[in-house]
Amino acid sequence: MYRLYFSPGAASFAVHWTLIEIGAPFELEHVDFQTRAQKSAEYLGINPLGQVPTLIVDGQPCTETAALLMLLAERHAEAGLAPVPGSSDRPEYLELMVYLANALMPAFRAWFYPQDFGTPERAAAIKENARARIEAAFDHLDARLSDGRGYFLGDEFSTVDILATMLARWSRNMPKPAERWPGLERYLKRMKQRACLREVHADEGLDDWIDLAEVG
Ligand SMILES: N[C@@H](CCC(=O)N[C@@H](CS)C(=O)NCC(=O)O)C(=O)O
Repeated sequence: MYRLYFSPGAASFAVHWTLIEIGAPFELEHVDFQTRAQKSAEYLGINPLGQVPTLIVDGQPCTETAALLMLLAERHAEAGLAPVPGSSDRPEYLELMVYLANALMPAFRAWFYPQDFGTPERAAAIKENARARIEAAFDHLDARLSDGRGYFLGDEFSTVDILATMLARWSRNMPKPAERWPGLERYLKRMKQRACLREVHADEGLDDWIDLAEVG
């Protein structure tokens, strides 16, 4: 039984979604950002960075969203959420997972938490820089989809799609959300119909990106 420390719509969303895709038993522990529970002594004992997600795996706290997705794909290979080591899709899989974690996620962190990156007077400049980095990453991701492929790796759904879709969701209130890129728009329209994505939205009480009442 896994235990996921989560906050609705936060980076834990991707881990929650992955757990549903693989059908593994798990329990959820809400970390209340309103009361800054992520910085409580109790939570810092589990995750010294004071962030979500934390996933308890065999009694051990594990962190870092992309690493958790890859770990779950490895532990539940039968779910087919990652190309197997040595396969022809594996290099592109690793490249995209690291790209999303390395280039896009930190830019979102700067967009949402500019105070962690400089003084309050610099917040606007930090956000502008983050926005440019996010939009450049969307250019790159859109180009990867330009051949009309259904998923980032072609015909096979993988944790790349989970991470990329969560990050695209985070742009929904930005000046240029991911849906403004034609390849991403087409891709996301399809992803939004995926049953497990809709289940995470329902479980986390989220209703501001997909219409749960709408049937695809
Ligand atoms: N590098 C971490 C970043 C996680 C992260 O930024 N989590 C945010 C929510 S999306 C968080 O916990 N924010 C609360 C805080 O920093 O106080 C990962 O990939 O899991």
